[in-house]
Amino acid sequence: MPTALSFPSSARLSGLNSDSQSSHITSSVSAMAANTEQTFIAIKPDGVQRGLVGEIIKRFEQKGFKMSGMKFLQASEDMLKQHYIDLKDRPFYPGLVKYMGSGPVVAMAWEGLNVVKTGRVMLGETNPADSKPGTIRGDYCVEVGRNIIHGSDSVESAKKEIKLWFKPEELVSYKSCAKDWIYE
Ligand code: D4T
Repeated sequence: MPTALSFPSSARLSGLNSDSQSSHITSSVSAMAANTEQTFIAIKPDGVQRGLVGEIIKRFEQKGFKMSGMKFLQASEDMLKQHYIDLKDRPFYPGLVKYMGSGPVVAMAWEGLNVVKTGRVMLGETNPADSKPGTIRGDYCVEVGRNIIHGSDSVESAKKEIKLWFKPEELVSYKSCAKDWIYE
């Protein structure tokens, strides 16, 4: 949760009148809420085995997103079936569940303004062949069935996925010291 609302220093210094001060506060409050959007990112077993964990985390950190949870685990079949439940009727579903359970994954929650949408852009297309260079899949993988990383496709899915992969106490709420250099 955000810490107590502090009055924006720019408004304080510029001597804005009370109306503009209150609209500044209102927009700061809504911006703060937007900045706390979260997405679920998982480095899949192939990403872990290929030594791409550090590179992927680095991209999210350097972009300016804030990590709010991370764990390293080998997921159970039940959990993976649940995670991919919407794809249960697709022919690749059994193979997908098997591959995702074939080794450890790094499960993460990342936070920031539009992090769900921007995270998907950073990942690239589901099929690496359609992913542009500069995206994670565009740079580091070749086949759709070994596309190294997962990212939530909507805010709703992100909420569900974070709840599935993390207990509430495994998510950490804190203020990044870089926040005021990343957001206006
Ligand atoms: P994930 O969920 O891994 O981020 O992938 P996407 O959200 O980008 O895409 P998806 O849900 O359609 O696919 C989930 C997962 O299944 C694998 N897959 C997908 C596959 O093995 N064969 C296929 O034909 C497709 C479409 C890759 C990602």
